[in-house]
Amino acid sequence: MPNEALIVVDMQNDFCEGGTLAVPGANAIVPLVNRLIGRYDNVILTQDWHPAGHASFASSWKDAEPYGTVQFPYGPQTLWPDHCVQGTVGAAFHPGLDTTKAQMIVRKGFHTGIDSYSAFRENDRMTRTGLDGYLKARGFTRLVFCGLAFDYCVSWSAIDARQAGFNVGVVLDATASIDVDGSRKRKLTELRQAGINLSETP
Ligand code: VGL
Ligand code: ZN
Repeated sequence: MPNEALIVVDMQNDFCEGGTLAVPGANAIVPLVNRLIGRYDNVILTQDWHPAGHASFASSWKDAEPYGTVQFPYGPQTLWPDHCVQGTVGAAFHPGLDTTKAQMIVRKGFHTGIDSYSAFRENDRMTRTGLDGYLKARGFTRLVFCGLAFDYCVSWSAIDARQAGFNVGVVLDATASIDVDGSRKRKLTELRQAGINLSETP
């Protein structure tokens, strides 16, 4: 379908088995994601891409632990283990991911003081990545999401896509969740309420 694009979110080594922020079940979705890539004419990848010492890393703060929360100028921010540092193996795509067809790679999280779960708008909710303009310029009206992590970057991106006026779907079995404090279940409800179509790989 010419008006449709698949957006593969953050399929990077640090989110996979052996990575610093490994998402349970991440490796198992690689074949499903590849199968989806095979079915779409238009494929876009996102890549979490933090400078060393990024403010979302617990290691950047005194007396802070990963998965704790601190107050940032833009509101509460979860702290993470160091992950997806620009240019490292951890930030590279999983070697089994079929990246050949990717037409565009959007990097996010490169501002030292701002995290970015969404591929559209950073966590300050103001700084834009430009993806919205790109997708509209390409004429896409429907976006389908898969990848990592369902309860963070996938769901935030899907909700922002919906708000930007796209028809949006998420292929659930081609995602995996970090699941901090029931975040997976909460996000499922939120996506349904936003009118996002939840499906499984065909
Ligand atoms: C992500 C936490 C921190 C994600 C990225 O890709 O879901 N989660 N950075
Ligand atoms: Zn990150």
